[in-house]
Amino acid sequence: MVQHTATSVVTIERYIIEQERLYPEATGELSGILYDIALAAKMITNKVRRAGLVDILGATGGDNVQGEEVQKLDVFANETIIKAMDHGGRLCAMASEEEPGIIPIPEGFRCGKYCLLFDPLDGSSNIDVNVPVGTIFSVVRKITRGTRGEMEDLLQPGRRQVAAGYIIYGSSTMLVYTTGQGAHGFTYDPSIGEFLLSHPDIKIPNNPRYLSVNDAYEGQWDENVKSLMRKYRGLEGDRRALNVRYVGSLVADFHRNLLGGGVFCYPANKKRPNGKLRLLYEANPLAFIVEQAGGAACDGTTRILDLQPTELHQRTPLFIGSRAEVELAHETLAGVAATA
Ligand code: AHM
Ligand code: MG
Repeated sequence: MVQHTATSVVTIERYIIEQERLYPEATGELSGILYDIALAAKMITNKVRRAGLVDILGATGGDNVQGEEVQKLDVFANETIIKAMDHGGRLCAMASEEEPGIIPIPEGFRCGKYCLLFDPLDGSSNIDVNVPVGTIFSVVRKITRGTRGEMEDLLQPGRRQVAAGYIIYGSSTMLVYTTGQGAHGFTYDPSIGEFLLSHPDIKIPNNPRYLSVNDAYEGQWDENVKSLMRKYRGLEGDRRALNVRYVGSLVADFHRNLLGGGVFCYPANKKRPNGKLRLLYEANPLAFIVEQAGGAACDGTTRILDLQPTELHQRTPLFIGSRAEVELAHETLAGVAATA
């Protein structure tokens, strides 16, 4: 692999090309998908950055001048990604957290050998209060024979992902992705319209600092989940207490813990027996990234990347972050040492 430091100026395009060169058999299709996602991310970041101005500009001749309802940002993000991706000839099907079923490639466009699954704007309820939101994506290879992608292509376990990543629209916009050769982060420079390599080969710290969990659900948790949380807080066992940080925007919570070390938990509870987060759009892509960064992810008993999906919008409990913390979740919830 070509070595870069955070001080060399490397665009995401150049980095993707350099990674592709490591595989002489690569056709460039996967690289094309990543470029198109980066393009969609630039369009979404422009819109997100103006979110707080919509009312002001609408009243003075901006977006809302014809009295049209301002499009919700999650709908905009969904449509932007579909439009950026559906005609490139690289995908055979898509699925989005915002759409009930398969998103086919329109008639007349060539179908490729990959499928894209995405959450266009995760945590979108946070937009109104100026809290970071994100886009999450996952790419799998087509396994059925026909030209068009089918449900079977989309319902593959996470270990079959060939690429995954997220974009965080935070104090700056960052794109983090993996193709199985480490996890790499790029920061968007709006003045030149480029994502620049800022975090090569991210490794999650082994001395975790943060616990991210919504403990308003404590009354709904099983005893073993309560016990796990006491261990993370240093109230049971002999572990050092973690600091609690919870944004309520998965990408933001995950990103902080990836860089600072820690664990994000969304356990099952009595009202949500499968937790809240979606296996295909949220858990799988972030699990691929965290494993590439030396961390782990499980649903309490099973490694996330080994779960067999049965439906597009399937939910899963999620424990994700530094390896030792996720292993503790596995030991406490499944009663055996983790193998993830
Ligand atoms: P959404 O897909 O409706 O945006 O919900 C997902 C969000 C995540 O970003 C976040 O981690 C979680 O919901 C927070 O849920 P809760 O408010 O139950 O803690
Ligand atoms: Mg979501």
